[in-house]
Amino acid sequence: MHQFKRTLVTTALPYANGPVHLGHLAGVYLPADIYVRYKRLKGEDIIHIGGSDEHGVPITITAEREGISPQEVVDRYHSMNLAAFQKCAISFDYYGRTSSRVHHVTSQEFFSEIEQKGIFKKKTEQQFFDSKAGRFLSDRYVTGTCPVCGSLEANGDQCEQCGTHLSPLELINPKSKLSDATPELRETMHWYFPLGRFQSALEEYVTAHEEDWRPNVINYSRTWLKQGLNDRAITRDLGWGIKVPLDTAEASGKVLYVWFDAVLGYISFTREWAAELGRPELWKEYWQNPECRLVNFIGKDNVVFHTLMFPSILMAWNEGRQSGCYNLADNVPASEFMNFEGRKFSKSRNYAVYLGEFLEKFPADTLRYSIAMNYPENKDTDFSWQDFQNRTNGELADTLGNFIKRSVDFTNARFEGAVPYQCSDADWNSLGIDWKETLEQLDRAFEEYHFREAVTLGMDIARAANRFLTESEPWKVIKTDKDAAARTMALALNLCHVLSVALYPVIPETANSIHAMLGCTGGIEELIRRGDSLMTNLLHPTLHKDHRLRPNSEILFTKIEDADIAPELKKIEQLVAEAEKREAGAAQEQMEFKPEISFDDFQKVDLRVARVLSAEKVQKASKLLKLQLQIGPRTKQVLAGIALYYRPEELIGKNVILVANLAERKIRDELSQGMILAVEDSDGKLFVVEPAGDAKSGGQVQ
Ligand code: B3M
Ligand code: ZN
Repeated sequence: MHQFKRTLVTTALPYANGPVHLGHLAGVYLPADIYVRYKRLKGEDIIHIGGSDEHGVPITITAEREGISPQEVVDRYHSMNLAAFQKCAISFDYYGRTSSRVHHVTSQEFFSEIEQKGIFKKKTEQQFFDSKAGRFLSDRYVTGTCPVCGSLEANGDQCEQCGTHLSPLELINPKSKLSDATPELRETMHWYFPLGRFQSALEEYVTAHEEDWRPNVINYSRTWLKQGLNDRAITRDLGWGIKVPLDTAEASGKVLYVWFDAVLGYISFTREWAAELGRPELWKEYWQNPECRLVNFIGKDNVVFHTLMFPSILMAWNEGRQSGCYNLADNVPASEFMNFEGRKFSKSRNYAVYLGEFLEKFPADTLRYSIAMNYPENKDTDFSWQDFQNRTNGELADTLGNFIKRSVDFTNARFEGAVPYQCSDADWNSLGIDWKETLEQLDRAFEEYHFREAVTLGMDIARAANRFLTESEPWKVIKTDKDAAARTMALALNLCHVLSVALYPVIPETANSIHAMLGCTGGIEELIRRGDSLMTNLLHPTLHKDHRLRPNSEILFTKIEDADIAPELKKIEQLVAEAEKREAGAAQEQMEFKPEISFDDFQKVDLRVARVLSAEKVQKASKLLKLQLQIGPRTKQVLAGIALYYRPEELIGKNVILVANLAERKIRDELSQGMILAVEDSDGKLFVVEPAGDAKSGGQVQ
């Protein structure tokens, strides 16, 4: 394992075209903050760099929709998001903006370097042009029917409904979002980045991290690598963005593709951070010194941009250089999605709970804790108001808060507010926990990005401590054996201190309150600045005999009443109802039937009951399953796009309905000899149609 001396954490730059919501917090910013705070507790050198992504089509579309300038859009949401993050105690060392001068310069430097090395390709291609608006349309400005799932609202780059990546030319009935006009095709020239040139270097890079990256990060990257990497256009015809730094006619009106500049934002912002510190060269220690570990926290939809695109841009820069080379990420902890009340967050569908608004009603630590406990590390999770209420009341208030308050209050009342006994390491063991092992486990969980596990382990200590106090009954014991009660309380107070440190990464404000109640001065951040290794110190009881507590305690968590969340539940109901109405509307629009056919036409379709003999995944096609079907005495192989909804073994033995006389075709190099019938449920999941009753294999459907 590589020995690092310092760490640079970056978090995906949210587009400054809307407020960040709880899904963003759960997937990216909170886990990063927990990691960073933990490392600070260990006394490590670590910085957290983030900021706003202020370029790209999402911004210009918002500006056009609202009739304001892109600048106004980004100004508004940059400050709104920064304020929400601050309120949530996300402790960025620097939060920049990609509209800054330094960032423009950095991105142009990268373009020029790669251009001068002759790595880019220039290609002229056909692109949609809106002649009413007089503009070329980038992908997102084109909408139309998805060729895969038939959704009427697919974007030119991706269909939100089925997730397929598209090019605008693939859309059926393309329309311009600017004017509703049907766009025409015109020629335009763009710079392309030849990802394929870095194919084997990227394969090596990903393989080197097979063990330490999350399986889905490896899988997404491998899926792309297996398909072979293509040239990607890194310029656009757009009025908003970073100008292509060339003084030629062909460069005029062209800006850098937002993803090319956004990832470089991490570098620009580290430069700005260093400059503000008055040490303008310091950023190099984080980017260009191999002793620094780079960690990019992102959501799963950004994986390939961080495991393939960004590294290859850096490789292009590094090529042929003796010095000034950039480090590649050591880890890219990408999260799955956290849903809310059973539905996906979606800004475009207006289904979201925004961070800033949430924190107007509830304290940051309660949210941070509940979200950490729902951290979507390896699979999508679901967060609900009910869950939030239960965790706040049961875990934070009744377990943690209660334990701290009882310990402090009883010591204040019965032991004159001072630690009444000198604990030794051996006393830890009376808790029935192997202390060293517990701390090691905790350390591993934080270090390996298992944040839900880390916080759970912290809360387990709180539970054990609470139980210990209750079972030791110092309020009774004190009447007959004051020394035993003193020992119990000293241990309890030391456990309070342990909890303030171990839970600091997730509930920093509460941790500081506990610290203050325990009479520790200065606050945890202050101790970190002074260089105390708070984490290592946990091995031994820290509060010595006669250490004085603060004379008054406080209630750490206010319970959430049903009445507090009732309006929120109502709001969710409304949002769901609106979403359903929209979906129903869209469904109705889609209720246009295909052109009429005659009875004879219909008679040509041979539908048969078929039994699934075997099912397996198809390499390189994450959505497809390969089925072997038994139709009476015959067998056929069929590919079905249901891999996202069924595990192969679930299908074996099922009866399905097969279009048995469909012409064979090849999909992804595999033969498909028919089609099976499936229907969509309200969440867009596909279910295979199963004949009711004891249908006989090969039987005709009539
Ligand atoms: N703004 C996309 C997103 O918010 C993009 C991330 C940039 S990270 C460099 O999902
Ligand atoms: Zn689709």
